[in-house]
Amino acid sequence: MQYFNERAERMSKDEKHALQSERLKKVVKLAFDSCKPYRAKMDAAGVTPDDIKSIDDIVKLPFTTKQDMRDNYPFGMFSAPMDDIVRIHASSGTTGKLTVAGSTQHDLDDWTEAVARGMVSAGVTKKSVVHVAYGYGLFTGGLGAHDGATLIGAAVVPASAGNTARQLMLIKDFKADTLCCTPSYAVYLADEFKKAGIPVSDLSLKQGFFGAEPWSEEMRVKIEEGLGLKAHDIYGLSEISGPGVACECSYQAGPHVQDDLFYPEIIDPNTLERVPDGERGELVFTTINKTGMPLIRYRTRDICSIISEPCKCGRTTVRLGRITGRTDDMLIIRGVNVFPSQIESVLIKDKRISPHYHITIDRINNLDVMMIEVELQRDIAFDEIQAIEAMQKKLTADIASAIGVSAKVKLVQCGTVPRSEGKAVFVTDNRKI
Ligand code: DLL
Repeated sequence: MQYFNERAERMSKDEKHALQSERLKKVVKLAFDSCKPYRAKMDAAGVTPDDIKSIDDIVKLPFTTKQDMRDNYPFGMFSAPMDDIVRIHASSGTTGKLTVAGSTQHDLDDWTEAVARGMVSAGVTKKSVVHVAYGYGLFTGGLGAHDGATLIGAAVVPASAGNTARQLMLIKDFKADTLCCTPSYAVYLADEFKKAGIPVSDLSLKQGFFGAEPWSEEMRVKIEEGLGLKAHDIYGLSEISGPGVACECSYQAGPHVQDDLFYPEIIDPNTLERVPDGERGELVFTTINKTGMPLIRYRTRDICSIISEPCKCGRTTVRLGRITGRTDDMLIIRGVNVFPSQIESVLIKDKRISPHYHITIDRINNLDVMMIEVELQRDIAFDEIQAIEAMQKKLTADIASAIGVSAKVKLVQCGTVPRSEGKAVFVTDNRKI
């Protein structure tokens, strides 16, 4: 078994406890001293850095949410001065505002090492050719996987997302042994290889790192058979760092959390109390070693469990169970996080449409397709084809620019979008994951 950082990955329980405690104390003090929103939250909760004596005291600390990020947009959650921030990433917020994350060089180094540890645990070496088909940009997938593989010394192919024909050519001709992309795109690539008449035996793929959206054991089988590789689950979120917060080793028994850097807890989303290891609930992370934008008890909204039994690989880090859903209404469409409220805020700006809409998501040919039915106001004549077409075009463009992924907009007559009696149901998700 290869380790990137055996000391960190195989720490004894006592050593880990001591390190996590020391780091938590430091990060809480940093946030309290340098970030106004944290001081205000801790003051309101009646807790000071002196109350934090060990990692077990973490439960005394208040939670942080996406709302906090939004209230302090763009840089209000940073604990470091701008001089020390060297990278800014962002993901969708619930409305027009992005959720912003800033990193110092120290944070980038930790994140990169986290990715490298995960990749090495699943077989990547300096001899590897790593094809990165995650998007490069504000999304953390591309640059995160890129930097981690570079640190290992592998040859990185920064293909980024899109242009499938070129992806097939690069993967085959450059003899990539490692593939990084979303699991749904991996299934799509497998199908496209098949359609192009390229058998798995012509490929050099050995392992892949798939994440950024939920997937299942059934998809794992499809990907492994279709691409002839071992498929590893990689988890992360931009607020915490990006991919590699947790990653599966060659035993594929749930992603190992780099818990000397990112401390996980599972809470009951209703009572906000911690639940025992093994039980499902909402995943909460504290970035115990970050300096740019430390997050304390950040509610990820992802539903999963913590596996604390030791893994056969010899690592002592805790693992995550499969992510089975979210405690909010965030959708992930082709790897892009989308909140219905973002779509709604585009729609309400157009006075010609009613406030009723319905989103339907399907997976067609392994690609997510989103359709938004939007009702016209009563006084707009449905037979003015030209006007309707222009409106449809505009809404399609506005929505794509608001959410960062394309959707089909279908204008329908007033009264045709189903009304619900209780809580409004805006989304029908037909994807079978
Ligand atoms: O998706 C970071 C990432 C990139 C992870 C590439 C893995 C690979 P965000 O765009 O901020 O960051 O979205 C984070 O995506 O809260 C989960 O809901 C979901 N997610 C990420 N990885 C997984 C996974 C990146 N392996 C949100 N399984 C998270 C299920 C995942 N859901």
